Amino acid sequence: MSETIGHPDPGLDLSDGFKPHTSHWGVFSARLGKAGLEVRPYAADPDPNRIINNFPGALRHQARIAQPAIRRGWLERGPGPDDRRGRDDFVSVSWEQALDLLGGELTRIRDTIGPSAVFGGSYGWSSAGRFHHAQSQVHRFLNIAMGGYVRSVNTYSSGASSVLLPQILTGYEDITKRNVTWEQIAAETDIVLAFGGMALKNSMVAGGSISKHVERGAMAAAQRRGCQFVLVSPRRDDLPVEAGAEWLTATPGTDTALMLGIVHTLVGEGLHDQAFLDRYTEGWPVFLRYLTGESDGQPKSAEWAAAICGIDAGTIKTLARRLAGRRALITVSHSLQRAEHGEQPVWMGMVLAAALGQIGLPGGGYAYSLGAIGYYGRRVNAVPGPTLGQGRNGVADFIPVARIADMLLNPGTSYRYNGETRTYPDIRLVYWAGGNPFHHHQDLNRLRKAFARLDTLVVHELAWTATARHADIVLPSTMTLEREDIGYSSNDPLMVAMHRIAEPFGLARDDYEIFADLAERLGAREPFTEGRTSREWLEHLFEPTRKALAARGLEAPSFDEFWERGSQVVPQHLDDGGSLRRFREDPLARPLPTPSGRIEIFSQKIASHGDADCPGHPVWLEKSDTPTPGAPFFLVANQPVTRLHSQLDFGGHSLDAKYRGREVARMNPRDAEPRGIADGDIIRIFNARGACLAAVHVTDGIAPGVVQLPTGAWYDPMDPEEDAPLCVHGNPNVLTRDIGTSSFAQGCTGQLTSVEVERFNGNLPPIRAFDPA
Ligand SMILES: Nc1nc2c(c(=O)[nH]1)N[C@H]1C(S)=C(S)[C@@H](COP(=O)(O)OP(=O)(O)OC[C@H]3O[C@@H](n4cnc5c(=O)[nH]c(N)nc54)[C@H](O)[C@@H]3O)O[C@H]1N2
Ligand SMILES: Nc1nc2c(c(=O)[nH]1)N[C@H]1C(S)=C(S)[C@@H](COP(=O)(O)OP(=O)(O)OC[C@H]3O[C@@H](n4cnc5c(=O)[nH]c(N)nc54)[C@H](O)[C@@H]3O)O[C@H]1N2
Ligand SMILES: [Mo]
Repeated sequence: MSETIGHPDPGLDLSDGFKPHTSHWGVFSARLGKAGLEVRPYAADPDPNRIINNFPGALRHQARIAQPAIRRGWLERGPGPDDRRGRDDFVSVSWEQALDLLGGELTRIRDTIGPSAVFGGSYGWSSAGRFHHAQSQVHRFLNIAMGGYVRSVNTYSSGASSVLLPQILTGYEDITKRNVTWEQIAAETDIVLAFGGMALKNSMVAGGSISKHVERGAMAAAQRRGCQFVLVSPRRDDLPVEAGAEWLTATPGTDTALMLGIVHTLVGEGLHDQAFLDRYTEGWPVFLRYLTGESDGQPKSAEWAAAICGIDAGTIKTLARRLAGRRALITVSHSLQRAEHGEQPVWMGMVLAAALGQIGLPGGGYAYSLGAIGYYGRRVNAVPGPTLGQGRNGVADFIPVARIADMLLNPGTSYRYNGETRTYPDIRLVYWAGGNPFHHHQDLNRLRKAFARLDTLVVHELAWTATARHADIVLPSTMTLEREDIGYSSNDPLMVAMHRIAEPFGLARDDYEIFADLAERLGAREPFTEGRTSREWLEHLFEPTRKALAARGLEAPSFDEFWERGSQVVPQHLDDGGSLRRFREDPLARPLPTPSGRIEIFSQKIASHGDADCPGHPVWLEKSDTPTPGAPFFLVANQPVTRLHSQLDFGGHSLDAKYRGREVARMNPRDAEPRGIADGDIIRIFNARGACLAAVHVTDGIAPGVVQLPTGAWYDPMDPEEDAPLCVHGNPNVLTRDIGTSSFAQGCTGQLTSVEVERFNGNLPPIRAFDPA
């Protein structure tokens, strides 16, 4: 496979004492001086991300945790179930005392119950930097010092698609990272039909690091060349103005019906690519009987789809005709599958692309999740990056990640997952480092009850998140700016020497140092640290990259040279289209890794599971949580613009976008006016599960019938003593439902639920989320 060439990096501006660093939000350099912390985006980035502006205000904010703390009830009464979690106060203790108490509790669990009573999934994005990545550190620690832990599989991002796609198309990484690129779209694509859009706010972020944000430029170039963009989404900004998109507002959660209507039109008018379907796919005839209504009596016509999705039949038919016979790209965002039956739009999007005969062509076919995160649609690095070994997990048990509250509330009961019937383990201790379940999980009032059942909840955090406030033992971690690391992502050519910019806040320590001292108390310091300091680990982790560069005859700096220079550009594979292109070129010699070796429009394997909520081919399934008279709106709880999830919500860039301290929801004037709600009002959003306050922006950029409230405002209960307290800040997860996408994938369904909205006329309660505990 051919490669581009590695070379020194031209873009890092290290004048005036600025030092190199990176984040999930982009490469930057920073300086801490009399003026406080200053950040400069990477000079070679054509479209830098302003989320880095959360750093200056966050670095020394009072929301940071200064000292180890123990919940009073746990300190006085010891481990055990306790509904005071999240209601109790904290006692500040020394590191010695905290680590002795925690070491004793971990020893008790390990030696009297066993590591299968520990849940260490610790889901979360942590921070960039390959060594101090908190989730890697906690997994390594639990494996080495505890003998393992119950882990979680899959993600909140792609819970349904990552289980489904490898069984019907190809490897998940191949679909997302070695498929259609932005360069191909700029050069080749005639029409992009984007379900859920490709919002620039989302591709601004990439796990690990990102040096150049190319999406805006690529869409502008495509549009100038004549490429048409069609957006199907409740939010107009889900494509940038540069795309010049036509905006269709389908009812949320009905994309599968719309796609069926398009394919029905293609087939009815003979516009589908039968030769492609015959040569490359499996099970089209079974699906066709469903499409035409032969198997269930209901043809999935454009008229049928129109009645479900709210887009008129004429528009659906015209869209089908516009797609046929051209270089057409179908994209489906993660958000569509973060909902009940989320498997269906992902599968049906693939079927639509197959019916158009486009899969495997440059700039055409099916690009699931393109634009959702900055590392999709790019080239892949040709040399290995730094990877911290995790050791061996002695516990085989796992849960699908979003089933955590079910697991804690229902030990010993059974559930379905990927064709198996499994049993929830009995968990006594949960260990979290680098994630925020009070950000990411659904139905937070239920999550509080789940956490109340534990013996012990341990949290490492850099700030007093709601998760830290619900813990028994809270250990303050440094934030990325306070330590040295290597920044790297497998789809970005720039490796960054992340210099320390500031000293640790208060008594905060690196997760690595905390785990090393705890490992000592569990008799495992040496196997955990392998005798290395942090700096020695960085040198050790850099070595595979240096060797690979040298083996290619490229300039291969020593670690010290790399550190001094601040960055290194690594070679990348030239675009070869991945397994989908190779399959298209020769389907017999290069089959797909599916059971049939072909694109599975019908999956015998999935059909054999017998789960009615995910049958053997894509189908339209009615959702169980759609608007009712008591909750007449769809709530769309999507990703925020001014931060990554809940991270640094107390930073300036995030705070500036709030109104009267609250998160801002968006509503269409047609919905707001009859309720007496005006732009800038405070509203109460509520349903049977909970309620929150938010400010409201009334705009025609949101579809009627939809209230959109981004995730990430820190959970801020007005009266924590209540079972379902009002969140005064605007965290949508007090409203969302805690159910899986289906018995098949059990993914997160946080994107959509139904709610009622009213103007809030009471006295505005203060925001206390960012006060120290
Ligand atoms: N309703 C709804 N819910 C959703 C979603 C949705 O669309 N709708 N989206 C979901 C998705 S896609 C995701 S990925 C999840 C994200 O959920 P999370 O990944 O859990 O969210 P983050 O806010 O990124 O949490 C990371 C935490 O790590 C902490 N942290 C950062 N650096 C360090 C460090 O060095 N050490 C330690 N110990 N801690 C550190 C941060 O302070 C922060 O609290 O949310 C999901 N939740
Ligand atoms: N700035 C910023 N960027 C991020 C993140 C962040 O927290 N902040 N998080 C990152 C992470 S971890 C992930 S996984 C990705 C998530 O990527 P996504 O899940 O794709 O992102 P969302 O913003 O939740 O959703 C995208 C859009 O889908 C639309 N939508 C919602 N429901 C429906 C529906 O039923 N049908 C249709 N057609 N459209 C719908 C909404 O208008 C929403 O704006 O984003 C990443 N990028
Ligand atoms: Mo995600």
